[in-house]
Amino acid sequence: PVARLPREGWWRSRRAKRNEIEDGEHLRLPAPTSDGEIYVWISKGNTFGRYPIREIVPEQGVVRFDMGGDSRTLSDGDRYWLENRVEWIREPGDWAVAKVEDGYRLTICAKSPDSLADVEVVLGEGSLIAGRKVHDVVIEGLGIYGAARDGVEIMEGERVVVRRCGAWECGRTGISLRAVKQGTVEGCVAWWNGAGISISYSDGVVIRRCDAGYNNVDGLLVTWQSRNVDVVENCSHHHLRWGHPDNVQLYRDVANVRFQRNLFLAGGQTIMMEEAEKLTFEENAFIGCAANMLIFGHGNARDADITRNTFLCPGYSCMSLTARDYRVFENIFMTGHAGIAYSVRGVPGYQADRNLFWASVRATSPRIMATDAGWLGDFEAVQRSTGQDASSHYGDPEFRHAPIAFAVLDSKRLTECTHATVVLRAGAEMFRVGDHVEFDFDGVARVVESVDGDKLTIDPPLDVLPVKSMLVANWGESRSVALDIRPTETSPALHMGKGGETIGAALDVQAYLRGDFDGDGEPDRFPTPFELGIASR
Ligand SMILES: [Ca+2]
Ligand SMILES: [Ca+2]
Repeated sequence: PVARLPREGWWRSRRAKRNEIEDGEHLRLPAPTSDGEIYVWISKGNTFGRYPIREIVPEQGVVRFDMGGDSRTLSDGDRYWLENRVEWIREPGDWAVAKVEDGYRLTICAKSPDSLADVEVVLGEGSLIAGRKVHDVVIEGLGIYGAARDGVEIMEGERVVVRRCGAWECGRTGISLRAVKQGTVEGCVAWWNGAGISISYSDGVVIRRCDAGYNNVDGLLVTWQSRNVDVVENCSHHHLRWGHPDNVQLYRDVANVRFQRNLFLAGGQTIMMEEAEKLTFEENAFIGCAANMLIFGHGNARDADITRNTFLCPGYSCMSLTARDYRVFENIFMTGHAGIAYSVRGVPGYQADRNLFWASVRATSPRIMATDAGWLGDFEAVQRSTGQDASSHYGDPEFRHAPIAFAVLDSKRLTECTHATVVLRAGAEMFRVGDHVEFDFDGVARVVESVDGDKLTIDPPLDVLPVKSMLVANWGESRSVALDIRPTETSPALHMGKGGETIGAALDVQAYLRGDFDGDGEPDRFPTPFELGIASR
């Protein structure tokens, strides 16, 4: 707790007026002092106020403080305590913050030198690091575990930076910025929270080089009238649990959101959007989801540039286009199954070219796209129907190392699954005995022992019974399940760009998973709980 006098309860003033309390009994402190705060119970109106102390004059028994614009009236006898001075620290756990030249210094009384590495806070109802109406703040280098609400919560701020922090097992959100102008969340890790990183009512925010993983619902949220948000070089992965889990969720009137060079791996859906416009997606990798990947949902997510992204292994399709004005250029769409890459039906303002489409080497008669002319499996028919994609192709993108096929468990038949036998929603014909399969992109190769209708038997068995529609990536003969979506030397993606450049997203998935977003071999973020050794897979 914050250091205070008295240690508990209240002192009672003899006289109290604006900016001054007199209390000859208690204010005979050892030495004059300034700084710290006074907390006053203002009996007139039964309210409370906290004000910075200007001076305490022991010989007069007086404390003077600064109520600023607070117009409430103090009365003689009002109760108060003093807090937040280093000399009032008494016991382990007590702390005080003092202004120093270039910032603030936190002084905390530790039980022993060893205990300085960790500070345990009694679990309250709130957030562990909270700021309201703050500006020019940097929160850096903290590992925050188990807040009832948020790990870091900033409400109403300007120029706020949260850098290289880790937040896990927080009840609501790992890191939350609400009503922040010019905010940066950089190099942070948010795992196993309700949601990972949340931006709302904010303008001018950058989320960069963060890792949001295994959160209960969504990984990254940009919501409620947020504007001008850049999401650059992040990894949002393994959002497969409750509600409608998405690697990214946008809703409630957001605009000017740019996603560049992100890895989105294993989600219920990848990016779910509604009431959103002026969106940019450049060089992102969308890998593995149970439903659809890039969802411009509810007829009101519109006006988007979708350029040089790689889509791989969607449960249903790579995009859902429900409104208008989508510009789709130089992307790779590989479904891993015989279903469509996406549907373009009654969509005004759809433009597309120089894209590469592929289903799976195991798909015998795949469909490619649903257009106003129907569900089409012939690529020339797609081109004729949409009048787009003149220089696009249908063919194997030849990734360096990626699944050859993909399916999802049937959520209606989960109760028929055992640890060793699972039921697919569709596409069991894409699996053969001896194939190596990976569940939920967990890094473990399992061997298909038998294929019986829509059931697969696998070895080794699953560790736990499935509770949601698990993702099943088929790696064929390969025992390695390490993703590398960069094109090989013979890939058609290499020269399909407007000036002969490579199309799709060429990011290094393995480096991203290690937190190295710029490829220099050094992690660019806080360590994950696995890397810290405080949790294991
Ligand atoms: Ca969601
Ligand atoms: Ca790096």
